[in-house]
Amino acid sequence: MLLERYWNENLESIKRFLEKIHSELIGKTIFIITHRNADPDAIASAIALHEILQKVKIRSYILLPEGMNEISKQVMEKLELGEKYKYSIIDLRRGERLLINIDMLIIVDTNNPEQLGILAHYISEKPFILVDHHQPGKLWRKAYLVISDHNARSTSEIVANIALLWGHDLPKSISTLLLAGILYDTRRFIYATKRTFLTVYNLISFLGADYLKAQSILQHEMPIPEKIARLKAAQRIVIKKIDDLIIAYSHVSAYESSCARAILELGADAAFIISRHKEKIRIVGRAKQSFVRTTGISLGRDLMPYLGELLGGSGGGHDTAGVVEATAKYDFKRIINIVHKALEKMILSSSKQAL
Ligand SMILES: [Mn+2]
Repeated sequence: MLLERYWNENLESIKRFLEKIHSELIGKTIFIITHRNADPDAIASAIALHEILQKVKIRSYILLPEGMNEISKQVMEKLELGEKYKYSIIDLRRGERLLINIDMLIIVDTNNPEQLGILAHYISEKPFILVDHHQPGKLWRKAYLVISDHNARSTSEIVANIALLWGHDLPKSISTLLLAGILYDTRRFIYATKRTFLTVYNLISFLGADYLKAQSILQHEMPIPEKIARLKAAQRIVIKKIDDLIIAYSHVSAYESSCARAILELGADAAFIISRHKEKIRIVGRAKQSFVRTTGISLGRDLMPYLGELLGGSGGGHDTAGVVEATAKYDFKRIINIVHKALEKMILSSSKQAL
């Protein structure tokens, strides 16, 4: 059968896991835990396992060492799961009291105890089952049972296959959540393998996952002030050219890096957004990879520190992203001129070097 062929490597450990939840783990209490700042892959894996355990009458709680990240919160809200798991997802304060009576842990989407934050020291004495898709880490050796496959592109992919092999229904929202976990970790299938697609096919066909819904709940929703800042930045663009390079300048008072990214998407090779914050000015720069390649100029290493000095402050960053904070009291027009002259000079001298 399709599933069995897929799961050759992990089939045995999944079967053992399913055996255990139908025998020795019945009546026990289990904590499902995951890494700090739980992402949708971690949350989906934890909740789907929690659902499976509930169905076989094993009491379980999901303990998040330091909560979940923003996108996970959005996903939970959009699937209307927040309310449903209000009592099942707990924080460390409540977890600490419950921990004494815990018989077993399931650690998901984590290969090293460091990723568990302060939780790591609480759980060092407890037996645990590891469900993970990272390279084998420190947790491997100590695990009571390992269901791991570093060829799987997400833990949700592994958990989906546990659910499929288990053979019972999952609520549609949970199957969709697993699919969202897969989409998130594969960056919407950029890193997918044949196995990912097979799992997704099974998840949709047999467990009722909703693909369009899974896509839409991951969509980042931009706050209205950010949209307005981007549009204002676009409205105020000053376009300049150095040879074939298009350099764009603008000014806004918030969301500078979002605005700079938006302007690169509009077509600029590099964008600089200037903002004033009380006595300080800030210049946020973004450049395309091709800009760094052709000019040999790194914003963080070359341009921004130089501008920082020039404007009475400091600057730094990475090749394609940098920032300057300074005290110069010039107006925007003057700052734009200073930045552009500096950039021109640098490009000229670095292309001379290249010759
Ligand atoms: Mn993951």
